[in-house]
Amino acid sequence: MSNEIADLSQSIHAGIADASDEAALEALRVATLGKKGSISALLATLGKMSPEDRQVKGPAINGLKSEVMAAIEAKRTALAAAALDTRLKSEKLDVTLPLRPAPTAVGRVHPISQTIDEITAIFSDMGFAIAEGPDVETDYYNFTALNFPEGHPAREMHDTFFFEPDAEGNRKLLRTHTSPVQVRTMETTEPPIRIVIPGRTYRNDSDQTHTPMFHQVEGLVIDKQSHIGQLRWVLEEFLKAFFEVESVTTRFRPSFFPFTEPSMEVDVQCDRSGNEVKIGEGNDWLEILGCGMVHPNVIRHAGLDPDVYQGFAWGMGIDRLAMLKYGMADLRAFFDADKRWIDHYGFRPLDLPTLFGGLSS
Ligand code: 2NL
Repeated sequence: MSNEIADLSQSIHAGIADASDEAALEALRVATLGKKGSISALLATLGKMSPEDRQVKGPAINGLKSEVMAAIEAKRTALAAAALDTRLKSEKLDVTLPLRPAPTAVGRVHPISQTIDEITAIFSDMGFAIAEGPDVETDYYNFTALNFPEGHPAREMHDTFFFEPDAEGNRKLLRTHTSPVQVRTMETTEPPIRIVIPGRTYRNDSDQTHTPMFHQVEGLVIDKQSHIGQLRWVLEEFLKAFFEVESVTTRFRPSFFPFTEPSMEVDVQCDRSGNEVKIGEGNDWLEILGCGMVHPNVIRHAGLDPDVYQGFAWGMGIDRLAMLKYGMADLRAFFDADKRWIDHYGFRPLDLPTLFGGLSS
């Protein structure tokens, strides 16, 4: 009988050693330790033995059982480790493969859009609302309401794009500035008014520094006691935030616009000694925008009483601001739709300008 146990033990261990995968090992477990397995059959014989026989065989059969259980468990662990090893060897990661382009690397935000986002972020933070209006305007909103006299050169055919006259003989036109939006806002809004208006504007002009379509941002404040001191503060705060510098020095020079009185041109301190213009340092001046106190005629045309309300306004070129901040040399490239240009100068789509996160980080 003890020979029988030893033989069984030997054949089971050989089977375990031969089992090449988990399925074969499981089959072996069922054939030995399962209900109808060889070891279970041996255990069943104990009941029919004499007590003396049982005293000898009992420990031997039970010993075989626990020894086989342990051997199967050990083999199972070894097989699992080997299987993992095979997978690790076959599923190698090739770190030299080229990167799949991330979504943010595919498209670029145009510098004009980026600059408009930066400008509106700054003025929103100062409490201004953003206003917009139509590109196609009437002569009234573009010129008359803004105090342009009848024979003003800007009203000439060769300066502005006019549409064919309608049945009543009125010609619509492409707005030459965003100022019509201020007039429309004054007509419908009770002061105090604080708005900035970014948008497309048009002039019949084309050379290295002029394109027929360009972008302007204007600002308007109307209240009972708005004054030039506030105008200067607003503009200097804007210039510091936009050019991301600690301080700026400005110079206000007398000028003329039909819609403001007095009118001023604003220069900002800059350094031109290197091959780029640096704002906020140096001993040079750069003309950056025009501004003034809103002309009483404009306030009156918009339906407000100029003896009650006064205000200030300013206007600047977005394209020019973008060129200064980001260093482009030729305005025309902005509108060439050259993918290499936009890849170089464009901005990441999900990196929206915020005062908190950095305007152009
Ligand atoms: C410039 C100068 C300017 C304004 C725009 C404005 C609008 C209204 C009333 C009064 Cl409704 N003024 N806008 C005022 C002064 C200057 O723009 O050089 N722009 C590029």
